[in-house]
Amino acid sequence: MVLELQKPRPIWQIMFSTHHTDVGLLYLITSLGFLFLGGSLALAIRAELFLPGAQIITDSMTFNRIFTVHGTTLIFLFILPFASAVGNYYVPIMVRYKDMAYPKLNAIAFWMIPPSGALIWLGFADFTWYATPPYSIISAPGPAADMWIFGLKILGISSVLGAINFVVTILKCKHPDMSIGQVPLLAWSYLSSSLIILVAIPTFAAALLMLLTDRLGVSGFFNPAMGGDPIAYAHLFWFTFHPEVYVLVIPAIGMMYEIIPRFSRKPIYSYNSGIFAFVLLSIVGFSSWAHHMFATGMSFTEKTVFMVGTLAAVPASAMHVFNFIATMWNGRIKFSTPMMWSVGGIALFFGAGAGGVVNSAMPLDFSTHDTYWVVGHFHLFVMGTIAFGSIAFFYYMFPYVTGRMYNETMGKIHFVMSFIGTILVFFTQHVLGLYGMPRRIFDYPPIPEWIAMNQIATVGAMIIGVSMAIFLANMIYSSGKGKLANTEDPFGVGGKYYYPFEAKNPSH
Ligand code: HEM
Ligand SMILES: [Cu+2]
Repeated sequence: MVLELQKPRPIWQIMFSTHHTDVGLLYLITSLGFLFLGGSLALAIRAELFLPGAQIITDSMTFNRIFTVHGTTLIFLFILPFASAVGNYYVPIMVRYKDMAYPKLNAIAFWMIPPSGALIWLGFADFTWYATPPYSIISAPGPAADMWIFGLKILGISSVLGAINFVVTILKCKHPDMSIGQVPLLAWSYLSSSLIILVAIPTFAAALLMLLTDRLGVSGFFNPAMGGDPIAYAHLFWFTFHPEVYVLVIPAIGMMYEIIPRFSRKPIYSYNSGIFAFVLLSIVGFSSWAHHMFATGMSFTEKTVFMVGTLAAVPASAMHVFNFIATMWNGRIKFSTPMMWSVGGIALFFGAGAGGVVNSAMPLDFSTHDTYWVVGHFHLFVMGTIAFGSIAFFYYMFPYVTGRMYNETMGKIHFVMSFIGTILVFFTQHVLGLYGMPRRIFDYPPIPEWIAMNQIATVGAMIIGVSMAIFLANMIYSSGKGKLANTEDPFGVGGKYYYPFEAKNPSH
């Protein structure tokens, strides 16, 4: 691993570099910046919902803007760029190549992110991250909505460029001594998620373009007043964004495949089933998009097909979880901070998965659709699994990237507080949904159960907020003044770094 922060370098040398670790560093810093920005908006939302009535955010439009930008930021400007950061650092190393296949393209893909982030934040659009028509055509005020659309278009192009780069790097640039069946699972996770991107994103790119021309009044694809069909947008949207959740989660699972064997001091239980499950997930990810649309009046047969298609993802996800548990079984586990975050993420993956099975059972979905149940479910997944896996990996990378060690106690406090907070916020939101509280509301009637549960959720969010402040302090302090890390074995787990291909190819 290259230690680019070991000796101080002027900032522009990193900014104008196309080396994969420098681009990785840029991705890393940008994504963490957006984590804190998007997270602050979450705290604002939760603070407002602490009590019925309007306290902090005084009008509903501002509230809509805040949660639209919150969701857009955390998904597109935190999770995705974070995955690219890790991929940039590790994929070339894992396939034993000197850089990404197209280093300049790689830097260009990164540099599309700051301007899109600026468009999204300066616009502060209000039409939720779904940008659902007809509202997004008829009433979403411009230029905010148009800025959001442009921002997302650029991000889409950036993702596609990044995905092409990963696919070519892995398939074409890997060391000839290594077969594709020996490439570490983290690199496999980038191969599968990049292939999903290449299939899924063009659909949404088309939908956005249609939305834009509809907004300009020159077409009426989704505008009922012009004979268009808003449901068609929902299909195009979910055809991209259901698979996209796998784009978000697959790299996080890949990161856990690095951490769990390392800290269990055992090789991965089943390397091949990991590959198989990645490939399976990427395929079945496309068989389930309409589970977001059970309430839009599909026929019973269509609903059944999508219910079964959704349930097909369960065995694939379960294979990963089984693999993790089997790897830890009888291992000499060392619970350093990265391992705690990974294990916590797996535990919450269980919770999110169980809720997902309920969502996919279409009769049940009719009572939970568009309630806080859904908010609780997807957050358990994005926060509990994906963000936990990402943060785990961040701690894991820290000594390699900075040459210094983070403060272990602060890392553990960060984990424990975030874990408790996540459970308080998102399990409670499931219950709130069962009590019938609709999502995306800025005010609610003073029903005692709703108030109590909203207060628990808000307290949980504040606990996460404080833990993130501890995280920030730890990062800033330790990257400058932390004790020097032993980069051979920073976590003291001993042994050699385990790459699957090495087992069969000991001379390399
Ligand atoms: C402490 C952590 C978080 C809290 C307290 C939080 C809170 C919220 C709240 C209250 C909403 C509005 C829900 C509604 O009324 O429909 C929301 C929406 C959303 N959040 Fe979070 N969130 C957190 C973390 C995350 C993370 C890590 C992600 C993604 C990686 C994320 C993605 C989203 C998305 C996509 C939406 C939907 C926005 C929309 O409908 O336009 N959140 N969040
Ligand atoms: Cu879905």
